[in-house]
Amino acid sequence: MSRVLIIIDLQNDFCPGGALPVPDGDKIIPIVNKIMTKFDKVVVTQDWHPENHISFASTHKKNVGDVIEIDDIKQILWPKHCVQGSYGAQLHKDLDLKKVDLILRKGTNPNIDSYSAFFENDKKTETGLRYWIKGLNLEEVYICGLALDYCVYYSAYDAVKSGFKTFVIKDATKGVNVPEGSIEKAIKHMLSLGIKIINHEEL
Ligand code: VGL
Ligand code: ZN
Repeated sequence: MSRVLIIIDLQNDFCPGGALPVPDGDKIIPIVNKIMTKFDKVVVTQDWHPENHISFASTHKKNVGDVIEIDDIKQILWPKHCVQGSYGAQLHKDLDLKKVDLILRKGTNPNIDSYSAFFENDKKTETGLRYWIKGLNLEEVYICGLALDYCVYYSAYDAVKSGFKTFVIKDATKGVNVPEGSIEKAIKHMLSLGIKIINHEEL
């Protein structure tokens, strides 16, 4: 079985001190660096938004945490984060990039958010990652990174729906838990879809 590791959004803005910090988000980096050798291919994703992105509360002059609906897609409004070219959008300096095969940027369309590494939030527009994985005959998809209840969860959902055997490496992820309870809800849903939740020692 050939396997790919997808490291989601380990960027400054999602780490403590950043614009949309995931509590202890940076603590997973040593584990992520350690496990990379166990995979045939390694992908890193980068949330990469234009200045006026639809997911920013500032774009709508609304409050962070407000939920709006655009074209039937629910959108939580976030603080401005991961703006293209900014320090916050850079990958965390401690993430070891030597074994990384592909860096994939997502969320570049100002009018649509993209939590998943596979599809934008319309569930239709591809990032191309599905074809890359299929084209290389990789069969098992392992996901880690930030945030467990958003980009990791949406990516795992799309991976399993795309027919890949899908694993989430729980001790190599952290969640935001906004709104309260969203981590538990995401884990329950992933388990119900047949996604395996493992710890890195099981690799
Ligand atoms: C993410 C919220 C907004 C994530 C990205 O990487 O989980 N969350 N943009
Ligand atoms: Zn984002």
